[in-house]
Amino acid sequence: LGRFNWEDPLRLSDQLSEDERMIEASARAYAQEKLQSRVTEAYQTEHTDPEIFREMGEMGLLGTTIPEEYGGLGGGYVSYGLVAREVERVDSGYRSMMSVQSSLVMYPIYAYGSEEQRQKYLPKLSSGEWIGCFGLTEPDAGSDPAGMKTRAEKTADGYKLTGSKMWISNSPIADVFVVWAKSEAHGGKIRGFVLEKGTKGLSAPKIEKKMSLRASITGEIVMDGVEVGEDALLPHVEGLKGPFGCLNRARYGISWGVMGAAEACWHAARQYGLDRQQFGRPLANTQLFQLKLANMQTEIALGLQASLRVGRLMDEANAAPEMISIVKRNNCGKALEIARHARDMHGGNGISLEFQVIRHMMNLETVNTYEGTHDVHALILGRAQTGLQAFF
Ligand code: TGC
Ligand code: FAD
Repeated sequence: LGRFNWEDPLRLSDQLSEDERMIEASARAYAQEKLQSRVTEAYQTEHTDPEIFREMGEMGLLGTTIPEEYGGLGGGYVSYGLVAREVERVDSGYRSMMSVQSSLVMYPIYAYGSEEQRQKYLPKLSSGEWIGCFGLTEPDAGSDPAGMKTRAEKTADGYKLTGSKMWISNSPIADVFVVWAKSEAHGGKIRGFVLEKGTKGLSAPKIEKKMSLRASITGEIVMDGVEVGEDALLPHVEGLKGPFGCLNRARYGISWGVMGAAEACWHAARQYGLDRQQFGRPLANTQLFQLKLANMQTEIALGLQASLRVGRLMDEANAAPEMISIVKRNNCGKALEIARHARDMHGGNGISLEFQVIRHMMNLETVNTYEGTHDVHALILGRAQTGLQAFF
């Protein structure tokens, strides 16, 4: 008979390579030793410490899949997923900081950029010296990015960008802005541009009063006739497949990340149930409590197996975007449900930041929405199986 480990019921760990286990262990050590102790205050005071990027860079957690010659780790997508899971076990906001930098800023510069752009930006982004952000969403174009209004007009020696982006992770503290705009010189097609902090007409005001993802700063990107040279254009991609190529990677990372947040909630609920006595026995000694723990364990074990499968296919360059929609959608939805149950299982204590679970629950509301909402991914999957477009 095989052994059963309640924390790793389907023995995910046995399915990892030695290198993957090492990356997982160093990400876990960093997250638990350096991030866990500051998250409650950061969340409460809505403070994002830019130093975290430097620390992550030093640990090799930025640009896990980017080749070493550009400062990356040259690892695979399973390694990237394991890093996301360990960081998000602490907080979805910290994982957000890491995944925007890795998948939404470093990846497009690596995959679509010129050799000069790679050399200029990637080493400093991978060390965390520079912070990046990714501007796709606009006030009037969220689920439907094709409706963006941001325009790039041709000038004598480059482009002039005008428009505004909304809900952009990292933007108020960013040095490097990857933004997507409709370019007149390219027949109105969507093109990517790399802008730099301090360029005239470029600003990134912070969005205040967020009740979710409070340890990760979010802002706008305002482009008021920002003039850049030809060298700001990402030369090797055109159309929505540019930003979607980045989103595939970030969405996949999120599918692992949210399982880390869910595990944190599950473990906290289990421990609370063992410690807390009501009606003369531990809460964990009741059928209803154990049913909820069994559901959590099952969904997490299945979700992790699914992400591992997609990660292996990504490492073979053989994964389809629809597979990523399955794991992003299902794992986010399940993680949010698990966090809500864990909050309830903590009773009154569950609403305090001291017990962590409400912070995860609030964060997961965002994660269920960004990178394609739960319903948008259902429509992607509905289209793939019926051939019918139901977005409009
Ligand atoms: P559609 O007609 O489906 O496609 C347009 C073009 O794009 C190509 N494409 C893809 N390419 C690669 N990967 C994918 N996943 C792709 N999906 C589509 C497609 O082949 C086509 O190419 P071409 O050459 O034929 O032109 O486009 P649509 O306008 O009908 O799209 C509909 C929909 C709903 C699927 C899409 O717009 C969508 O996914 N909406 C959700 C938007 C979203 O996810 N936004 C995320 C913003 S970034 C963010 O949230 C970061 S948070 C990060 C953090 O803090 O962690
Ligand atoms: P909407 O598109 O207006 O959707 C509202 C509701 O309508 C949702 O429930 C949605 O599922 C539903 N809906 C939409 N269309 C349909 C349809 N056809 N059929 C049925 N239902 C539909 N964006 C970036 O570009 N970069 C970032 O770094 C970034 N970071 C973010 C950080 C945070 C904290 C948040 C909250 C968002 C971030 N986003 C970012 C934006 C995020 O991707 C969008 O919020 C998301 O894509 C949804 O767009 P929306 O908010 O405009 O909602």
